[in-house]
Amino acid sequence: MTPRWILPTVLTLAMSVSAHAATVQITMENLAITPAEASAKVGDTIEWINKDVFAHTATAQNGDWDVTIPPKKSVTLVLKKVGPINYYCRFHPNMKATLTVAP
Ligand SMILES: [Cu+2]
Repeated sequence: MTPRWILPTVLTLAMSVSAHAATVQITMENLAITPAEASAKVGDTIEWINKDVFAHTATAQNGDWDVTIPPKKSVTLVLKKVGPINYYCRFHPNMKATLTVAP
């Protein structure tokens, strides 16, 4: 017979993991990234929302990720690494932002 404590323990662990994950929305509009400085945690999802009529990229300077966001679309990425990441748009190098990822 399964001990009674197993199921509640598993449920509590699953809930505590999902409770920590959040989605951080970052907007790209009029050739600007807002907010330019965002912070998140490992496991969080970043959602870049492109409101412009042309494509942008979120390209990490350290090469960790390179995401293309088509016009009027949004793209998500789950953060896996700790650290400050500077990123920019390959098509419009003046579009720059920083993402700080905490453990
Ligand atoms: Cu761009």
